[in-house]
Amino acid sequence: MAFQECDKIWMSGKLVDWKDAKVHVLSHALHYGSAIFEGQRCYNTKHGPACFRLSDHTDRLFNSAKIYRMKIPFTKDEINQAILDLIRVNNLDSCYIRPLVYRGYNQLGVNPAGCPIEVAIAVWSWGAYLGPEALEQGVDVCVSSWNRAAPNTFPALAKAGANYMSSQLIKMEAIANGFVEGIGLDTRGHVSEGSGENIFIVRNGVLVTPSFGSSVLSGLTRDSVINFAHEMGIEVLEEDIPREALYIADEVFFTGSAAEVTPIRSIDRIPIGSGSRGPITKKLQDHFFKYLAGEIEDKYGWMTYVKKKQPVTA
Ligand code: PPE
Repeated sequence: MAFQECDKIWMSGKLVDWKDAKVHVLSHALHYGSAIFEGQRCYNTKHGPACFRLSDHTDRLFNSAKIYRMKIPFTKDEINQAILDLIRVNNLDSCYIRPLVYRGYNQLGVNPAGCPIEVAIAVWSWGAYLGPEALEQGVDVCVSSWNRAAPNTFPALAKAGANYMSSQLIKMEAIANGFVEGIGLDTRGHVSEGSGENIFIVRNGVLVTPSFGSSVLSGLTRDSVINFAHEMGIEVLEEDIPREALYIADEVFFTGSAAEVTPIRSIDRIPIGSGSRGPITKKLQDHFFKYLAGEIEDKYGWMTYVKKKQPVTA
């Protein structure tokens, strides 16, 4: 899907026109994958546009930077304010938000020392990630022949550009074989996550998701769903999931800022449960979307409203 371009992109403190937001071809990140990023959404709630878990995404961005020894030349507060300002400047009610931190132009060679740390933020309208009918109908996915990276190779808790070379292998193989998405196993053979989503299974009323030891990203949608499940009295386990547990689960779904809560209706052509969105998935999905619409109390302080200039609390 081509971009729905908007007016401005934020680049290291300056607003530049969308078409002028360029980098040099000899930038370090382009050659060695030395970039980290975030992906989050702003929702048009009944109280006006609001970013979901803004400060948590910025915290994760700084954690990714820490793992890769990148010193971001802005404070968390400056990044948060830049995001809110950018949404205002582009006059958007709802959008996807992509903060990016990358090693820029100075010299090449694996050693990144000397290359500046650059920051850019873009926003654009982005619809349902896995297709327009995915949220209601569920998606058909496969288990990938590609594993997720081993824990002592590419750290999965860092949301780094380079990790997405692995994600692209998983995604392209899935699409080539007629699926919407692929599920990666970790190098021990346990379920890890989708190319751009965390995964949950429901078995006998219990929600199970792989723990951080299974090469997963610490997804904020994953964390939100775990909180909502606890509120509903649903037991949640974070543990190793063998591949076959996917096929015999009552329900399986993906979570992610882009994918939101997307039901999975089949895996490797095997129908999951009834072969359509399951009741617990629907209950969590309904709660999630009500929260994002501002229809229920923001009890966790996860919504940061865009319109008014306001301090962002951690
Ligand atoms: N795992 C991976 C590998 C991943 O990329 C994402 C987000 C998640 C889990 C879920 O994390 P969270 O968004 O915090 O709930 N993937 C982002 C990028 C998708 C893309 O195609 O780009 C996203 O959802 O924004």
